[in-house]
Amino acid sequence: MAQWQEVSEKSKLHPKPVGLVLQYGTAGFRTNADHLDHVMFRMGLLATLRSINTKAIIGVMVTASHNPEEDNGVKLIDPMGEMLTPAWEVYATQLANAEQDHLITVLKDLVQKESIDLTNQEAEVFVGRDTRSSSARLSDAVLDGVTALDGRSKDYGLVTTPQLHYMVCCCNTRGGYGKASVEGYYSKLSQAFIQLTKSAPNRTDDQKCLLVDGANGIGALKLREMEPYLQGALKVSLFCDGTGGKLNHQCGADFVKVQQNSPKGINRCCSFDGDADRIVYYYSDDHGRFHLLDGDKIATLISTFLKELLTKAGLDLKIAVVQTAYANGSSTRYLEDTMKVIVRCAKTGVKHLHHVAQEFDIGVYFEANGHGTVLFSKAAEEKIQQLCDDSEGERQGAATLLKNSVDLINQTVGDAISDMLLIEAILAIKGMTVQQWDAIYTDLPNRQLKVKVSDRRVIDTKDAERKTVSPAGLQEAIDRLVERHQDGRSFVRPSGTEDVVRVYSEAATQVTRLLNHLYLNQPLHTGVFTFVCFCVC
Ligand code: G16
Repeated sequence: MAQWQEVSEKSKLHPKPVGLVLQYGTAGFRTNADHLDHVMFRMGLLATLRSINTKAIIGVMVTASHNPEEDNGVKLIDPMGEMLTPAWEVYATQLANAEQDHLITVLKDLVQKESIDLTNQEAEVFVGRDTRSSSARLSDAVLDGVTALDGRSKDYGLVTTPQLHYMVCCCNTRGGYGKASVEGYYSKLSQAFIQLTKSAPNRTDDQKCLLVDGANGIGALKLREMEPYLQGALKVSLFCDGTGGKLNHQCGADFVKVQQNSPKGINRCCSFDGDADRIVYYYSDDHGRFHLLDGDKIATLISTFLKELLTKAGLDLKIAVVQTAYANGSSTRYLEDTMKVIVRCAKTGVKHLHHVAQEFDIGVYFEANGHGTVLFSKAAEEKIQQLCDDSEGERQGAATLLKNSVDLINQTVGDAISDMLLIEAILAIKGMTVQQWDAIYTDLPNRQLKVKVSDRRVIDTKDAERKTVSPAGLQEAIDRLVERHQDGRSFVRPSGTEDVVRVYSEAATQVTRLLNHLYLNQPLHTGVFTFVCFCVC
């Protein structure tokens, strides 16, 4: 077929380094940008085939999100704005790793397995990119891949990851989800925010001001663009806005969450990550002590707000919160025991949380790192709309707040801008300060560390990554350490975005000492860290 000839010729312009093997990770491929040209071309091919297969537009976002500037990566977006379905992650890996002279065979195999008819088929792929210096050339490679298979493409250029998810969903629902442009995104969210904050007419100027750390990335650019649409309902002071510093370097949501510290000299504010799909809040108290309000605190605030509105509206909808193993034990306890909401635990990766959240009328999902959103089932949205139309008084007021919240939330994926506006609206409506929000429950002291190992794949996990299966003896060693600490909990797992093993631990206090003679005087996380090094390095 002439098409295969064309693909074969073009692929020579994007050659694969012989022997290079990359894994499809937590959110797509991610590694040093110098090794990704062939992957991008091939993901252009894959997205085109997926588009023919689903008869819908597919998105390809060039970004390495929270990783360092030198890295890059690719996130693939399925028709309703969700992440690529797991079955196709397997094809993505096969394509990315096929040696040059084997590429067409792997492609033909995929076409056959999925019964894709390539004759007279239409395909369309939306492409976006973050602000990394390598992103422009890499997104050109994606576009080349689309063209090689005769697909149509639309290059959205610089956009946040959630904006591209939104665009894909808008087009595939023929405008049902909103207008497929950045202006459409700004208008939809701003209008919903303005409507919501009308319920808090007494907001002071101070309450309308928010410091935002843009991680020196795309989120800063886009938030600046959005500001006029907010008509003064929120006054943003941006720092780490990309005018000076390096992307994600000593700033951004991942830095703040992992280091549990604010970028130098900064008080009460929020941080985005490199592609603006994560957010964390924080402030310093009168004693200069740093307080982090992470994804768990965000999930608690949002689910409390929504649950209260459901009660006021008299709506019987099943609400649940989905977390990962990284969720602080205090948050889970608060949600289950005090809030009485259903809590589920999923594997790391928003793609996993998203699917669990879809099982409920309202699924609030957040990773502790600040990545998350809220999903409303179709039936739930209809009931809310009906109540807005048919009820009056307090019930109608609550239903209207719910409706505006639905409009403000980007349901396709976690979105730092949308989440920030929702949090600001909730704090305003509840008349709550960030300190009062923080006081809802107290986090168990916790630490997250990275261990560099020669092969992170030797660690295998089960039970939503809360237990290790291999290497032999590691889980028993962790259990022995954990049982000596009140409320102790710890796990290790291989990262799917960086070449490291992640170690998490929490306990009732930071100063708990181990009785173990070998690790005497070490806090829990240091002990587990040392054990991982013993077993894996
Ligand atoms: C991605 C995923 C997140 C995940 C994070 C870290 O975030 O979308 O769900 O929590 O990677 O994953 P890991 O621990 O496997 O490295 P982002 O913001 O980097 O795209």
